[in-house]
Amino acid sequence: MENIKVSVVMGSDSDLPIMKEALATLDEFKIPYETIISSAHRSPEITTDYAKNLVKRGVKVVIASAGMAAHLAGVVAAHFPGPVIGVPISSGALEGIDALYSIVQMPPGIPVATVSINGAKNAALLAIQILAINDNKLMNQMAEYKKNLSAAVVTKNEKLNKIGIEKYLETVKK
Ligand code: RP5
Repeated sequence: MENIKVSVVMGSDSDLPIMKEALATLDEFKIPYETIISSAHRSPEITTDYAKNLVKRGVKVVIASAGMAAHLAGVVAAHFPGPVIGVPISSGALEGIDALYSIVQMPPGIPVATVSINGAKNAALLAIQILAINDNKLMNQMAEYKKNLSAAVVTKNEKLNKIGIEKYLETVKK
């Protein structure tokens, strides 16, 4: 029996270097997911069939990445009644602005929750938050995650105040 909760659909294998951050975040929270490369333009029938079958396979949330004239998230959202999160990928001459505008400007009735250009990590976190609505354990994990973010800021602030700006910058130099 399949237990896939999140589907990560990528318009091209060239999205992978960005989208691997989403996969790492889903792994961190131990979310069962699957990945598929399928394009709204180059393989429209495969994309449509895949999106139409998601509900009966138990998938709850879709993350869809695409660059340039990015219609993938919208096409998936047209066929899948659950939440779709779009990740605009920076590629081509317009470096993601085109994809951002394409994904964010959905017509009324077919929303796509759009994250920032290359915002793969936030897309995964948003998917996890959606799943957490019906999963207290996951909600607690998310609360812990945010607590750790906060603790990291406090630690950085303490360090900055202790060693001063010049030395601090040396410790963060790449
Ligand atoms: C989109 O076109 C893909 O999501 C990708 O970001 C972009 C370019 O695709 P490739 O030409 O690199 O395959 O469909």
